[in-house]
Amino acid sequence: MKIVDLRSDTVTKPTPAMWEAMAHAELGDDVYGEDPTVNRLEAMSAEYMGKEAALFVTSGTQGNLVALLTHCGRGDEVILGDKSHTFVYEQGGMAALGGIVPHIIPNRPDGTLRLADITAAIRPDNMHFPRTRLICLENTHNNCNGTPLTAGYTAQVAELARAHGLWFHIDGARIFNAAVALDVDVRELVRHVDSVTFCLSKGLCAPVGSVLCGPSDFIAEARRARKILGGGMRQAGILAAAGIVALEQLAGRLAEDHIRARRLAAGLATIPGLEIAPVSTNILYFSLANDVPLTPQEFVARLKERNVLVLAHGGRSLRAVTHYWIGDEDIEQALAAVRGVLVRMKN
Ligand code: TLP
Repeated sequence: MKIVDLRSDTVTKPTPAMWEAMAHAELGDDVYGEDPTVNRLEAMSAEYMGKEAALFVTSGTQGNLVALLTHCGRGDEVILGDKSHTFVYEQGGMAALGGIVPHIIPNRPDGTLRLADITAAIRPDNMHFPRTRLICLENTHNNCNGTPLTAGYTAQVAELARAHGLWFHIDGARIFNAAVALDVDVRELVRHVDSVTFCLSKGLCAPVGSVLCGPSDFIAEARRARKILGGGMRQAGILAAAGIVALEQLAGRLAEDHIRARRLAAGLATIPGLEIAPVSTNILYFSLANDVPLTPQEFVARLKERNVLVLAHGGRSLRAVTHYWIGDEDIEQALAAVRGVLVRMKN
């Protein structure tokens, strides 16, 4: 029986077209700027995002850190959400490696930050305070049910940033999922931001890599920041080749993953003992009702015995993420497994 891996869209292995492209990629030393495949991926990425330039980085974490190190100096402050990936899951890299201070404000359930909260968090010019330099948003918002942030909301935050002379970065690890869910060109979602990181290695199936996009002078500085972090990758075209296929062939199919996530949610909603969060992209959170006599870890272990993998997410919450390698029959297998575990509990 196939293992249905719903832990994350990061588990996606390359498509056959990616293997083919990697096998035949034209290569050079990217630290010298001589890898034609990396150069092509960067040019394409900048074009997709409507930005001047782009930088291929090893991961979403590195892309966000490079962006923060480039926008901010030591002692500068960044305003970001308390549930953001950058704050919660990136080891505080901005502080650990950059001396940058995170100023967190609450994410609302839809992943947005209240404009009034952002405004209140901006420091006045006073030598007692750090200097506010940057606002960060995340789109889609992983911890907030994978919700997409609209172009209209993003434009409002951009206006606020501009009015206060701040930079504006988006962690767009899943920005293509947002574009598909909102039915807009991805450029609309980042039109007014200074920089955006998006990931090739999640729903887009590439084995490794993310891309940071922004103005040419910013990307030139970001290239230095990537190097000091050990991210100068030499013949990285072998990875960029898969990234090019990701953009050309995978970005347009994400709606399928969203449909399957909704199908999974609808199926889970019929099973007693589960509470299902709203789903708008490929990320689905659900939790075990209090009367289910299992911890989430035990539930995960029992599902694993049935060849279905999901992630325990803290509290009684669990996460399932759909992606390229999850088909309709896998959704059925997952539902049957969950039913099997929970119905057995009742008897
Ligand atoms: N997210 C991973 C885990 O780290 C939680 C996942 O399985 O969802 N921004 C966002 C919004 C992300 O969801 C992630 C990865 C990253 C950045 C970091 O990307 P990588 O893993 O490439 O460093």
